[in-house]
Amino acid sequence: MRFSQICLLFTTFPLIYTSQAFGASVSFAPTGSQLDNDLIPDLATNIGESLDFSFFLDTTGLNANLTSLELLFAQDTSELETLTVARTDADIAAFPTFSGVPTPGTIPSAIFSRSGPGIAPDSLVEIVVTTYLVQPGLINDGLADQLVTVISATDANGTDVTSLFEPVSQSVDVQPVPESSFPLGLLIFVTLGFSLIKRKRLSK
Ligand SMILES: [Ca+2]
Ligand SMILES: [Ca+2]
Repeated sequence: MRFSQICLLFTTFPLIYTSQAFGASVSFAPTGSQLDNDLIPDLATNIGESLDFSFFLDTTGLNANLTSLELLFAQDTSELETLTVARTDADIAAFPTFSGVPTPGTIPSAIFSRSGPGIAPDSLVEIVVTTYLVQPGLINDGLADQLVTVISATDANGTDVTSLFEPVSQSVDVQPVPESSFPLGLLIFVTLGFSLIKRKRLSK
């Protein structure tokens, strides 16, 4: 590969990267990863540990400030108890009008509404930070222990932009750290076996 071609690769890669069409979203991190066969992302942890989450609002693809946002938030309190929760300064400045109303759900749920001058298009803003204490009810049941869904979103023109949010929902199943599929006892047995064979061969 010529030097000029390598230079071209380096200069075009950031363009390719930034041109990927991620839509607007409300998301949280850590996202977890897939540790089993059910569809929901998993986050392995232990009872008594604390878990920090950050929630982000991404306004990619919007044409005007996002001025109003309704979020459904659900949390399985038998697995995650809230130690602290706080809106960031950026969130409070963008959406000074804020309310939360409990709503029926299989796990404790609420709808949080925020409105104000809003967030400019193509921005990524951290809106909420939480810390949880992992509870004795920790279980791998394939069900959401934390879920956030965009119920409605409106921009400064009064346009309903809910459909621009993709994905519209995110969830995670916290669960015990999976036990090794290769038991420790068997590992010791196999290791001993190999060393015995090696000794036998050396003694020949
Ligand atoms: Ca899973
Ligand atoms: Ca769980």
